[in-house]
Amino acid sequence: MKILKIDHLGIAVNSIEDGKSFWTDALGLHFEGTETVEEQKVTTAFFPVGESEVELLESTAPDGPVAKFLEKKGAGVHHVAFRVENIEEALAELKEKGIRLIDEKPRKGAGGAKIAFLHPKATNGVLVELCER
Ligand code: CMX
Repeated sequence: MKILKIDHLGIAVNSIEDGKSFWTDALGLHFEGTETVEEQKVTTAFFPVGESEVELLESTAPDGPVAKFLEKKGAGVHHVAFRVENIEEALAELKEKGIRLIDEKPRKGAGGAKIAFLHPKATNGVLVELCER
């Protein structure tokens, strides 16, 4: 498995509209617009930072994973995403190593990326996403 870089840091917010001014006005990051990923019941907003990005996540449904996270923990860091060279290969290797996967096969994420999550119980409590683009 080859990890190329931290692709993005996912941050759960109650509202992208309300939350984005810190990232744009205070930090001066560029707001690239929003994209809704229906399958994940989430709207995303990306802010490039060097070779990585900050991703704000707003839920589109009360039963979505980000809504559940906000209800339990409140706004804050939600996941870290590593860009990998080959996601199928990475998942197979992690499975072989006994790491609990949430997604056995990649799904479609924001920007058309192939993504898959590892279970927080297997990663010291941090939700880890693998992504290939
Ligand atoms: N960070 C750390 N722990 C988390 C967590 C997170 N973000 N989300 C959930 N957990 C914990 C829960 O607290 C729970 O712990 P306990 O068992 O101790 O209560 C455990 O993990 C299981 O959580 P759950 O919500 O009950 O389990 P689900 O199987 O319903 O959800 C999960 C699995 C975490 C993958 C899902 O909730 C989730 O967040 N999916 C990712 C959605 C997402 O971010 N999509 C954006 C994609 C856009 C893109 O990047 O392209």
